[in-house]
Amino acid sequence: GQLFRLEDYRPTDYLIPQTSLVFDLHPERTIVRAVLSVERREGVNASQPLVLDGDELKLVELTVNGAPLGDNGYQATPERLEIAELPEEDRFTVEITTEINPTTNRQLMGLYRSGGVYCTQCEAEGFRRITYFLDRPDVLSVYTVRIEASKAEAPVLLSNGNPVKSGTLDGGRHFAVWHDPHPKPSYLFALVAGDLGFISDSFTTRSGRKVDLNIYVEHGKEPRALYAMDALKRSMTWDEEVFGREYDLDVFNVVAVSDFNMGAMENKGLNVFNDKYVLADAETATDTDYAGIEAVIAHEYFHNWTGNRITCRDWFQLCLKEGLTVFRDHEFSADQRSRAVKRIAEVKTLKAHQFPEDAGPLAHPVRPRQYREINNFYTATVYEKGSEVVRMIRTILGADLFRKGMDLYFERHDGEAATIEDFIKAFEDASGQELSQFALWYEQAGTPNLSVSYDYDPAEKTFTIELEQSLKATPGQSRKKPMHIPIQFGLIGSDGKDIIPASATGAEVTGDVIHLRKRRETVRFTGIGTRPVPSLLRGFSAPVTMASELPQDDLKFLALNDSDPVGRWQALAKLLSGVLIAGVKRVRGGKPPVIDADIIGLVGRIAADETLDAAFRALCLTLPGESDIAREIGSNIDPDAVLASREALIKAIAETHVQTFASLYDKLANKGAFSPDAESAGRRAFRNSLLDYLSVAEDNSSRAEAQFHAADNMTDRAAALGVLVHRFGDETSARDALAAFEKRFGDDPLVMDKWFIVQATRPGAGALDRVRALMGHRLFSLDNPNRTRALIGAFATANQTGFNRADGAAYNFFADTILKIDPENPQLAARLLTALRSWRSLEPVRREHARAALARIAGAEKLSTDVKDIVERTLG
Ligand code: BAL
Ligand code: ZN
Repeated sequence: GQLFRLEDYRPTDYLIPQTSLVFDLHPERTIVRAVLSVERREGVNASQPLVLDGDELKLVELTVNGAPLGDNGYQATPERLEIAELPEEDRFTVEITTEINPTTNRQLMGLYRSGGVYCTQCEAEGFRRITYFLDRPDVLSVYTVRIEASKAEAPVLLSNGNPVKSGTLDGGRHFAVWHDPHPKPSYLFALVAGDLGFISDSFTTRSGRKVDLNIYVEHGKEPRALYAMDALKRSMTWDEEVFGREYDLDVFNVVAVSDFNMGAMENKGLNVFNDKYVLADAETATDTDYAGIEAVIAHEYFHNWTGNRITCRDWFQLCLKEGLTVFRDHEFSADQRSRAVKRIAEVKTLKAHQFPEDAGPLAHPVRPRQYREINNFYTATVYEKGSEVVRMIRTILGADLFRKGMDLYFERHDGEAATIEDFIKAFEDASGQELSQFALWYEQAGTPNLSVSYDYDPAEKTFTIELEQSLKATPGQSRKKPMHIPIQFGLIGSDGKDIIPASATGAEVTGDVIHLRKRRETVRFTGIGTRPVPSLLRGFSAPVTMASELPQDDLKFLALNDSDPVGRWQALAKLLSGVLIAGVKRVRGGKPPVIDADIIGLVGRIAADETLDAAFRALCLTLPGESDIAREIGSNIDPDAVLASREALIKAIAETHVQTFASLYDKLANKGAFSPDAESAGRRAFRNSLLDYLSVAEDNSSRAEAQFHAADNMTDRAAALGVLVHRFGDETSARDALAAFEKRFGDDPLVMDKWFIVQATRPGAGALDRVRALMGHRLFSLDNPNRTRALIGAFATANQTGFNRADGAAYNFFADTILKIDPENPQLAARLLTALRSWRSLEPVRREHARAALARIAGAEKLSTDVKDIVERTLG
């Protein structure tokens, strides 16, 4: 594949201020007529050809200013249309007719059919699969779209913007015309046509615009869209209140489809969603599903300003819209739920997905400088680390200047395709602060590490913190510069209260933030009467790892006393990781793990502390996962030893606290009707983590079995099923529960994904055979991304012992599966393949098996550019 580089950016010679599209929809033979009003940029010679992008296109007809061209006037291939014979005048019309086949489009890019519904996905480069175009984000156009289709097949006809007119045609067909007054890049184009049910509501913006809201779903699923509608209205209100952003069209439509590569897509006025992020009710969705729906509905809605009104100049700037919009949806969820719990969940996600990416062969800057396949850069780094970078800007500037900077950004760049430089400049100008060193966060890949040491001088009453930052080499970046790292902190006295220092010298301190800018810096606080316990990186103020020489007793103190719940959780996680890592060593030496009774006691104290949120207690009871432990160990990983160490700690905690946990479990039983609110969800999460411990301590499945059969909601049912299958998988109780689940939900593939996942993630070498067998299940299909992610994706990413079988059999199976998916859906195949990105940190035998499987993929004939790019970078 071609290498695209940021420094090669240059604007187009031509612009397309207006685009009119007519779709004559037929399942296998859809005709698209595009009328483009083209403008030559000033200074560009008329001899410059107009070169348009295509992908698997069939050109039917082409005219310029209404006249056909001579044979030498243009050149058309499925990938490119070059028009050389152009008028002298600077404005002209190009009319292009193409033919496409939505039914055979299994890439799910461009126009395709999902469950009989026509839908589109154009980001990043899908529009060129519909018609020839300047398919890049800096070419903004006003679209008018006419859709014609069979009335029986597609009674609902939708596109971006506002509806203009609709009517009946001959032959059982009908049409609708949509107009979107806001100029937009082609990646935001959307069309949906099909036989869909819907729910409607409305929202009046604060300036009085009444907006019709509709969510379209499969017939019969309408009630399951009510929560998404509620989340949409809350998002609209929140963006007005917190960012001052109002909606700008008369309608906002959301459509749920069942075949979708991404979570959802922010097309202007017509968001298309993976049905997983729309459909929910107590019966079928877990609390995690509800939270996911709330977050994704908000995320796509927030893109209307951060992404659509202000879009990206080029795909290198993807984080400009994604990192920022993730930050916005995080803040939204924090305001709707518990801020601390939400923040801890974000940190867990970042560490689980982004840290390993940053530490491995696929590491890249938040704003990459080069790519071969842009689809492979919709990554945790661009999204999650991109969000952390925006969060740090707010931490550095404070909430007021941050808002001022955002306002300036909107004011300056509305209607434009902008860059990261534009974004940073808005904050610099609004605050008067210089952010050039800070901007390295966009340029340098890898997770910085902080080494911290402390010194208390009782005679001088000073407390000194020495900080050192380091950043390892990443692909293409061997030498790194020191970054500006904002470290939120507190100094805690023995009474648990924060001590306010008299003064600070050394590194700059503003409020509760230490600004580390050099490689090594010291901060000395004066007026500190007794030795404090420092809490660093409160709120997880920077996406870094920290090696602190804090003694165990101080960590225990922090776990119980830090006024920042994120700090408490971080201290506890550190203690637990220490125990788990020591356990892994002992297991590998053939000895049983030794577990510090103090830490077991600590977990019990937190669990029993009624002053704490149930959701927070649930997070504290959830031990670092197997991949977290592996990540912290870093090299020579034996996943079986990791599992053994973790299981030993679970058992020790469970056996010590069985009585407390049992009484809490009983006390937390559901009362009244199901509600998905954060507090109820927290209670369920806590109770379900207790269930797992209790099942271990009691060493039988009856508690989980009872919960499974009595559950009145999916959260409790799925949690009980997880305990049954993972802990008692060979017993009748587990088999019965799986059968009962299948009987009840067997006609609902989205719900059955949970059934696939729970089996794919059952630990141990036996998982591979079960996954193989499940591929033959009548509901399973490699054509459907959700099914594939549920079975193959969950197996590869969330079953450390099953996937990393010592004999390498699962890697081989995985390679075969990737090669099967690739010709149909390269984007999905490439994404799944990233599961092998940490192969170098495995112990030598597994490492060699994984390498061989990767090499086999790399050597296959006819790889997509997507998979080729990932496999080559992964092998390094
Ligand atoms: N733009 C792709 C889907 C999303 O991030 O919203
Ligand atoms: Zn997004």
